[in-house]
Amino acid sequence: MLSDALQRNAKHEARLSNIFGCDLSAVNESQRFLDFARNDRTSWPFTENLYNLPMPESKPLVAVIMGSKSDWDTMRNAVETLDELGVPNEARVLSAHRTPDATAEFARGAADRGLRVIIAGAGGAAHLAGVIAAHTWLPVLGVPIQSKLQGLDSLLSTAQMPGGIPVGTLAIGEAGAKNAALLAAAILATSDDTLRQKLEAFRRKQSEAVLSVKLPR
Ligand code: RP5
Repeated sequence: MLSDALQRNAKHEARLSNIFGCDLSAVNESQRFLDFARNDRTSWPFTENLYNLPMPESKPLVAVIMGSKSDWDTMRNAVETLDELGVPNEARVLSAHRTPDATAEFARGAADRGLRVIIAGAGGAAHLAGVIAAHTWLPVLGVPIQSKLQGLDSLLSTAQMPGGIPVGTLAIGEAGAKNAALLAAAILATSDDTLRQKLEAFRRKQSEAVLSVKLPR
């Protein structure tokens, strides 16, 4: 991922050097660029000008799909966690029952577009994760949305896939959305050392927060 970003930046510099007829390679401040290439957008320190146009966004590796806009309050936890870990992602609404053709088309094209994990959240008996999984070999992680039946309907329709087409199902609601993102990151981290280190740091920080808790007594 990092070497792709470095290659893209080298091409970008070469293009600008051609346009301006001078060597712009010295313009990069390597550490700050490396931070940016690792997707830490907050570290991007430059004022945008012709010499340091930011690179195009990295291609999404994880898609966060939800059955309705009403699922966003839950599914935003997945997106925010992926952003925190610097995992390039995309998020959109697709419904297994209201937009069945668009959902199938998305799932069929997902792997070829470079996606590596799909997170799908839906409520009721909508079965979105299973429908997506039926159209792609990519790992699909399902998030049952809290519903009129406290999410039990969503949980069963997501988790109880008959043998042959798996959906990795997480907990109901916000915890499930957050964990789906962490699990997606862990899948990607099996072949990405930088991401593995970020995940380890995330867990260290979490442990420290628990150990430093002071009870109100
Ligand atoms: C499912 O139906 C969605 O995932 C959502 O959780 C549920 C209700 O959708 P809305 O009626 O709020 O759009 O497809």
